[in-house]
Amino acid sequence: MPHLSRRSLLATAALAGPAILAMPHLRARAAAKFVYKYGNNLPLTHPLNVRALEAAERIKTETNGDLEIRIFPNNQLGGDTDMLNQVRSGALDFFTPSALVIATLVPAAPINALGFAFPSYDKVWAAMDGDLGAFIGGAIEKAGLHMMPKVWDNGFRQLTTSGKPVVTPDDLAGIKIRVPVSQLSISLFQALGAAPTSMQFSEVYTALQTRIVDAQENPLPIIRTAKLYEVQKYGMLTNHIWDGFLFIASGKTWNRLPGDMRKIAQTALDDSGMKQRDDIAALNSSVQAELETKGMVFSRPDPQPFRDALKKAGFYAQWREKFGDDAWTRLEKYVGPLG
Ligand code: X2X
Repeated sequence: MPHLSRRSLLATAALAGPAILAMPHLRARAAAKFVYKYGNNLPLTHPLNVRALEAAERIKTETNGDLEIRIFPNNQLGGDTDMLNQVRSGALDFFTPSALVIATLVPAAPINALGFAFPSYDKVWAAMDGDLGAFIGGAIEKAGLHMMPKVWDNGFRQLTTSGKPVVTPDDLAGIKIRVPVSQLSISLFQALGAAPTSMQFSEVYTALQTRIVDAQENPLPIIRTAKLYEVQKYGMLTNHIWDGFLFIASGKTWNRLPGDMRKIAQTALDDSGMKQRDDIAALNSSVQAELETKGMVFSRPDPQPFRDALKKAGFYAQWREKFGDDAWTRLEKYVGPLG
């Protein structure tokens, strides 16, 4: 019984009657000083949830049970837009939005998600653990939220369709594609000639199944864990956006935690985040084969015509202006000149 002194235990027992002494789970539950909620949009089997659960257990142990983090996966608390509102108000304590999604609140956040910017993971992590990540974290703090220093991996986004494969941008003409609630994603697919619609992830499976949209784009581990292979046939390895999950705490409730507790929580979340990156890397090398056994057909389009189409449509010029020189220069520092 690490959380209750003998004296307070006896006092509690006197109030509640002797039964409480025989019910250790009740004593344990009463012990957590802070019970915080973490919500996200992915199934429990995704590494995001597996590693968050690992971190929550460690945090509970290292705070002697004082901080308990309860996980609400799979849009149980509503879609991304709802969770974003909740984390702003303090009704939700932790949330892992993609930078694409948090952009409605922090417009500079999705600088990492610019179309065809990152060529490989080594550049991604150098940037996100370096000047680019620091820039994003700073913008998020200004919005009254706290970002854990280590960004978790969503992955390189890949295109999937139900009707026909996409080889060049011409094949995208008029295709109804679901994208996240993100101006950047809409702009990217419009510039490529497609007909994008924003939709929360909670609605994607049904929208594909009922053919409200023909296509979507997500990293392969999500296509597997959210079973999108059941409603999509063709997978195109476009790597068009690198996307991460920002581990965000509500500024209001984060600052209510004692400093030592915040340190324990941040360290555990960052450590589990590093392992989550490895999990995604492992999945990246195995999931395609698994999805093929489930009937998907993959191809790898040449990215150059897509980049050229974006340039021609003025996509890079437009977003350079929106993001501003500071953000743009920090990105180019890692990926080289863009657009
Ligand atoms: O909504 C999506 O596509 C997802 C799950 O990748 C994000 O959170 C942006």
